[in-house]
Amino acid sequence: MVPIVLKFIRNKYKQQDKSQVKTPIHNNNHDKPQTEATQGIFGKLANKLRGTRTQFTDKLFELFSGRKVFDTNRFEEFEDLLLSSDVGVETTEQIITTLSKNIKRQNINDPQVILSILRQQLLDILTPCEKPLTISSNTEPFVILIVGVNGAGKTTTIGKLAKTLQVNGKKILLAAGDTFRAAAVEQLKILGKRNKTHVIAQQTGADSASVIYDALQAAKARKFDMLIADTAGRLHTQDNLMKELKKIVLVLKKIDPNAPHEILLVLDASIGQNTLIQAEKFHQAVGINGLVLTKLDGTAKGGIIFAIAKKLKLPIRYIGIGEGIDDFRPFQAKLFIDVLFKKHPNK
Ligand SMILES: Nc1nc2c(ncn2[C@@H]2O[C@H](COP(=O)(O)OP(=O)(O)OP(=O)(O)O)[C@@H](O)[C@H]2O)c(=O)[nH]1
Ligand SMILES: [Mg+2]
Repeated sequence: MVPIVLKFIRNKYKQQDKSQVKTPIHNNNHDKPQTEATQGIFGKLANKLRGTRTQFTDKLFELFSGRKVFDTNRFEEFEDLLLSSDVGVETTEQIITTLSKNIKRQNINDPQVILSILRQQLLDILTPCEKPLTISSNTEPFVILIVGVNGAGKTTTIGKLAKTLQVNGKKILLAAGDTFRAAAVEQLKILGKRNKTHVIAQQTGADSASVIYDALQAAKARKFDMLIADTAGRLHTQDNLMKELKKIVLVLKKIDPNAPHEILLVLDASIGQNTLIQAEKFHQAVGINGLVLTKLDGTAKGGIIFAIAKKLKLPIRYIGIGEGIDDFRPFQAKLFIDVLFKKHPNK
C-alpha cells in the first residue's frame, strides 16, 4: 500500500520527473582510524558540501530533534526536504517507503533511532556506486575517454585526474579531442603545461577521432602508461555529438580492441534531474563505465547523488568539489554520508 503522503508528493511533483590483473589506484581505507590526514579530508569535504549541508542536513536535524517521539505526520515535511534537495520523486518515494516499513516493523518512535536508520539507508544507496577506477596492469596505454555535455567540467576534470594519476606514478598523455570549440585546444594545452603533461593537439575544426587515434599511436610508440582524451560537449546537434563519440570509440578499437578501457561521463551535479537524462543518452550511445560528479561544492542540491546512484547504478569514480586542481576526490560512500550527517558546529 502506498503511504498517503507519497500520493500527495506524487501529485505535487508529477511535473518534475520526466581477465586481467587490476590495480586499484586509490585505497579508500574506510575502517582505519582517523588520522590527521583523513580528518583534513573530512573537514575539507564538509566545507565544500556546505551548500547541501545547509539545505539538507540542518533541516533534517531540525525535523528529527526536540521530541521524544517522532510524529509520523512530519513525513510530509521530510519528503519535501528530500525533493527540494533534488533526490527526485522516485528515489524519495523509495526512501520514505522503506523507512516507514522499518519503523513499523521494529515499532520505533525515537527520532534519533529513526535518523540512524535513515543514515544507514542512504549509505546503502551509495555504497554499490563506490567502485574506484582500476587500471589493468597489462594494458598499456590505458585509455580513458572523457565525455559529457558542454560545461559539465570535462576539461577541468582531465587536469585534476591527470594530476591524481601522476602522483600515483603514471606517465600520461592528453589528447585534445574537443576540436569544436575554438578555446578548447588551448585550455587543454595550458592544463598540460601546468601539470607538465604532454598534449597531442591539432587545430580547431580537425577531425576529433583522428586526433585521438594519432594520440593513441603516439602513446603506444612513446610508452605512456595512459592516454586521457577530451571530447566536445556540444556539436551542431546532439545526434552529431553521439555519432562523433561512436566514431572515436571505433577508431580506437582499430589500434587496441579493448580501448577505450574507461569511458568516464562527467555530470554537473548542480543541474539536477537533467543529469539522469544526459547519462541515459551517453550510456546508450557509447556505454559508460563510470561517472565523475562535478560541482558538488556549488550546489545546495547534492541530494541528486542519491537519484544518480539509485537510477543509473553506475560507479561514481570521482567527485569534483571546486575549480582548483586539488578539488577532486575518489568517491567514498561512507565519507560522503558522514560529512552529510555532520552537524554544523554552531547549531
Ligand atoms: N565549482 C566548481 N566548478 C567546476 C567544477 N568542475 C568544473 N568547474 C567549472 O565549470 C566550468 C566548465 O568547466 P570545463 O572543464 O571547461 O567544462 P567542459 O565540460 O570541458 O566544457 P566544454 O569544453 O564547453 O564542453 C569552468 O568554469 C570550471 O572551472 C567543480 O567541481 N566545482
Ligand atoms: Mg572542455
